[in-house]
Amino acid sequence: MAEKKKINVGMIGHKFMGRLHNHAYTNVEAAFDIQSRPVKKVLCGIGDDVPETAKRWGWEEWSNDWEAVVARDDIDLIDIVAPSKLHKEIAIAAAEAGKHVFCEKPLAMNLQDAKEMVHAVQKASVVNTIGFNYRKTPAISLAKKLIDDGRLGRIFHFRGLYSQDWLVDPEFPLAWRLRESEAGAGSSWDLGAHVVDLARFLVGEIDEVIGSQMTFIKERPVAKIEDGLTAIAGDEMGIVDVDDATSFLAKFEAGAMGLFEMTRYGTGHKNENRIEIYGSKGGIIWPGFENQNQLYFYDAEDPDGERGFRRIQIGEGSHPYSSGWWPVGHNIGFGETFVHEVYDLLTAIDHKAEVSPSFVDGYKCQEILAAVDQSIAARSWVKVSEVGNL
Ligand code: SOE
Repeated sequence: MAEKKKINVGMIGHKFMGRLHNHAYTNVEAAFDIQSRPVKKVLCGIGDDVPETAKRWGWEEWSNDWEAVVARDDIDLIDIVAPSKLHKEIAIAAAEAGKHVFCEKPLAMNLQDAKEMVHAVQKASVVNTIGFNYRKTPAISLAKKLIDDGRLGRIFHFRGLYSQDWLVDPEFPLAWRLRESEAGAGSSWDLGAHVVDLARFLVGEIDEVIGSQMTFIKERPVAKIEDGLTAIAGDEMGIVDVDDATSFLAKFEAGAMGLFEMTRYGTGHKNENRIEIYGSKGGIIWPGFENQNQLYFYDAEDPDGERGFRRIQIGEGSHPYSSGWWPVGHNIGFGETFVHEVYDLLTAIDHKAEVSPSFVDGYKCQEILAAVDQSIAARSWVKVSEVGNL
């Protein structure tokens, strides 16, 4: 058998999202039939723990200097899992060096930066994708298929609720996701980016929005040590300058209504990303990521007397991505959605094709979130088309 082509990866970042992307590169070949295999070439990060992490995760080399990694001739793909404020510089440098780019969400710190990133990958003709991993859960892919096949008819409602509760504790420190200078925004971009992407993916483009947001706890201990989603409080206090929770209403171009809520104060929920969609012929409920392997489907065309929401167990049938995993009922988790992202990315590199989602999707998502920010400032509806232009 001919040896597989190799795709050498340089990954910038080695914390929470780094762990997940590492998991994806490690497992993709065992799960799916891929033509080219990823080689975990260089792991790059800041801190004394980079060499040890690189060794433990099985990377060939480590580095503290992302520019040197991007400049290497033997790297084909740059994977950006560093905080949001670093995305633009790394992605543009990578594209200009002719590397394919995988960037975590949100794409950038503002729309102008996001636009420059899109232009850079387009000019360089490199394959580009953004980490909207919830698109890659089999249940969401199945929901997309049902909608595309017309099983819901005309869509009237989209509801997306993303609830986590890690900020209910007032002692939780000001980690980077709570600092505007590094994250750009709070729940609105961190969680909202996923919900808005699912809305666009499943229902289509949004025409206008009106939002509201709050920061419930305005001062927190400054983080002494932080690592991904965990942090240890120091003695000083600092001001929280991002939103704790954001909600907004939307009107879709195709005439549906949207209701969105993102919060880090959804007490009891650790990572619940729930979707409901209702149309003239049926309804869909994704009960949330904590039960990601189920999809509820109501078919209004079922026979009289038999109608009701049916619970579809993912893997019971030929659901997207399920062929890579365990028997039905033996359920996949968070890590597998990242394997699906990498599988789609490697396949696109092999076929010189576009990946869904791309940097353009990252830009469009950010345009909607910027329109929400503007609507909050103006206390009125804002048209998405008046906020950006690509
Ligand atoms: C923290 O809110 C976080 O890790 C997000 O940054 C991710 O995008 C989300 O998938 C899970 O929660």
